[in-house]
Amino acid sequence: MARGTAFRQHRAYQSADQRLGAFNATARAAAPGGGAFGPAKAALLARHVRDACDGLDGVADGIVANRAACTAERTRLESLRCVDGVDAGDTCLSDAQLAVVNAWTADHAFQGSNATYSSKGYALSGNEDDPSGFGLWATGNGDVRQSGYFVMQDSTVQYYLAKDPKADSLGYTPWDRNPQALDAMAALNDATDPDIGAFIAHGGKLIVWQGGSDAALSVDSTIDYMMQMARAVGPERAAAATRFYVAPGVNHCGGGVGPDQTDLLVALDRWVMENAAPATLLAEKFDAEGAPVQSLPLCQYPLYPQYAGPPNDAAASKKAANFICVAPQSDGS
Ligand SMILES: [Ca+2]
Repeated sequence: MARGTAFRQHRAYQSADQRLGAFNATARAAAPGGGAFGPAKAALLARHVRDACDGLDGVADGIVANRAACTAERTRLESLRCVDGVDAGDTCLSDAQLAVVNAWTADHAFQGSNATYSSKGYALSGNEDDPSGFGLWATGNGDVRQSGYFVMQDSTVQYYLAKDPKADSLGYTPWDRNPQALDAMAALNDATDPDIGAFIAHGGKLIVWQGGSDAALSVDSTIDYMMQMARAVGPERAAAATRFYVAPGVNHCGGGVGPDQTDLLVALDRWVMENAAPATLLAEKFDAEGAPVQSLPLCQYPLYPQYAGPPNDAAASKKAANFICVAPQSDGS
């Protein structure tokens, strides 16, 4: 009890609600007069990231599976900058458009009365051209008021923070101008306590899964939570009772270019009922008729699926048997 209390007092919260502050930052950057980010710009960004990172997992298949190697040093977004930062068409990004990407990928921290609320940025996935991913959530495919971020941060400003239904959320900055309101919102909504020791002691098993191209929730925030959790309960207990998977190329909860279907319920059931702890699982993608069209091993984080099949063989690169789960190298390659 005392240990848990001390832990809570000293940690910076990885706050679910402060994700909305990150939404606000990106929405403000993409607002009219700023860096409206339409499909052509998203296509440019995605192609640039894929050129830098897609092949790092052994196959250029539109899926950046080796996310750890896809660093800012590799992607060098500054090379996309238009001359003098002024928009010059679909082959470059203006300074205002680069500011949208920077707001999206940056970590954010907001100060409450007695806690700091943080949220990790989003990693570039090379799938920013998916209108149901980055476009749907972050940019509204060129009209930020159509984006998930805008809608969610808008009502948050109006009803939680400013407490004014007419408040202009795109003009609401800084996000932590009302620290007491942030505290109240976190107290009501956050479910971010990493100490799941009581759950584990009760015999609970936990499988955490997330799409690697999730544009709604930051994968790096989930990674951060899982690391906090392992520290809180101890690495041995975490290894014995929890599993964490990131599905490359998969959007929020499903969809995207990557294989998005894994039967996690069966894996959990076998773990609980037969004591068969899950290791590498199978991720599949199905067409509209329900026929399997692609598969990948679903590797335990931080492992990723690296292609080990015949080169230049499109059919082989869609079969899980031709991939192995490997750890990213410490040098990021
Ligand atoms: Ca790839």
